[in-house]
Amino acid sequence: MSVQEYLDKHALSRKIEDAVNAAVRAKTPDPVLFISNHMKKSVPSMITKVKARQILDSRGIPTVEVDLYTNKGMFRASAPSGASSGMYEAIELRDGDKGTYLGNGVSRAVRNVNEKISEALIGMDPTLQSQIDQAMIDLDRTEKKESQLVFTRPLLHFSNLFLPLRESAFWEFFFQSELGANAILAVSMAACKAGAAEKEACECCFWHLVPLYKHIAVLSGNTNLSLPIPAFTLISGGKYAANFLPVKQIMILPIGARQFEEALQMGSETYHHLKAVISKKYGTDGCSVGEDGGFAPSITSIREGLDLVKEAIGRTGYSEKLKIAIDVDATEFCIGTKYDLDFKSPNKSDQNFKSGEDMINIYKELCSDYPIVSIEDPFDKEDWEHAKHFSNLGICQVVGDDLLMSNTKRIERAVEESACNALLLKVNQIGTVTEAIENVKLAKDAHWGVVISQRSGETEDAFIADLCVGLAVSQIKAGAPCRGERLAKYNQLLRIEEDLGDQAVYVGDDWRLS
Ligand code: 2PG
Ligand code: MG
Repeated sequence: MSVQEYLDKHALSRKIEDAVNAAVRAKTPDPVLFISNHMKKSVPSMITKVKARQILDSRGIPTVEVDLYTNKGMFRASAPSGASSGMYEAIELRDGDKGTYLGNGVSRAVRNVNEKISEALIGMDPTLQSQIDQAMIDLDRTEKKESQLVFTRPLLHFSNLFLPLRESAFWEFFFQSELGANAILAVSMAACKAGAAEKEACECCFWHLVPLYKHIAVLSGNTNLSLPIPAFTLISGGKYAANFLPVKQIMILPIGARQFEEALQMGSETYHHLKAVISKKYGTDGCSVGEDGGFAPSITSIREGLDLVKEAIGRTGYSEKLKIAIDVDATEFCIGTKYDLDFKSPNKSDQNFKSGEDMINIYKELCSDYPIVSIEDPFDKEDWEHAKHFSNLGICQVVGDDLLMSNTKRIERAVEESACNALLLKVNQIGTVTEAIENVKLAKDAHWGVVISQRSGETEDAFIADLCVGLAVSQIKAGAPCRGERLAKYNQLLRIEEDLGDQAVYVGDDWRLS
């Protein structure tokens, strides 16, 4: 092919002329940089490659990381993974080979990205998030990544009879997504980052890009960006820690801060005051931390934990500005219709089992004795009656985590029955960015609060920080102000606040309105 034929084939003369004309019109001081950027912009928006690998999450358990390539570059995202999982959430795909990573490997999910998903997405425009997500959902073939029946093993193993059903290996045999929610989510988030990068804010340079949170705002049709209040975990219990504290997390909400930066400072200072308080009472052993960075002293009751937090808050001088939230995670200690607050204690006796009504009374007393403004999962995930009753008392924000499992049908039911008044959204439970946006809209339409949440198994991916701002969700729960995978989210919110400058709005007192 001659030079002329090559130029004609690619319409190069016209494209170069357009770029030069644009540079002249802009009177740019650096025409070469301008022209190269201009040329780059005319390259089609297209996914060129999707490559996954297995990495480890913050608990040292494998998870899926994806590198998604477009003509603009490479965009990386990774899927978090939780301790609580249930039959209504999108199911992550694990290898199940007990000889490798104790069965937790994700090589099948990685292969699904590298083969099936990659083949389906190459050539697609990364700005078309909903089409990308739909392509994966269609490919998955299971209803919303919900479980698919697979009869590869005996239905019930004798030993499973003694486990709570949701923990039983029984479910593993039955509920498997075709591609794996871990595979789909990582690709969905990477595509979202790639989509943002397609939207250059100005022609003059590479670094004026549309940030991820703004791209998410556009995808969701949201025009009011805001910085969420962080729910910092201070004390860990329940499944997260080896102490006898039944509830999973005692958190603080810096609702009186003026900016996110100040909120983070308040959280960090309180955390370190608490360390000193615990250290004095329980020795330095008491300062070991749970899954999401909260301290895990050897305490047995909620009040003991709340007293420690109250004392730490008292030392900060922020008493009026900090409120308390708890994640009870009551499904964990519900036995039939009763609640066993001593479930972790070696000397437990069923004498101490509480009824749903007893639990309501306990919560009422706690809310009047401590500045508690939010309670997550106060009852078992199937105890809709007590959830409704408690929520209707209007004592505090009632957050549905296990109750809802980020599942659209359960959110709709909870809205109809007023079983809670805030959604805890875990992106990997719903499975794609598009569905996460839809579920947040559902909750907002019901005038609920929305908390976008970490998982216990986190990665250094800060996607949920941008998601909160882009969707103007008023609360983020990302663990303690400690540990890299938790701080990845909080530090990203600092950057976003700086980026927004005068436009930055920290929700503060309006934290319940999402
Ligand atoms: C919760 C979450 C996050 P997990 O219960 O709110 O903290 O826990 O990811 O372990 O399910
Ligand atoms: Mg929870």
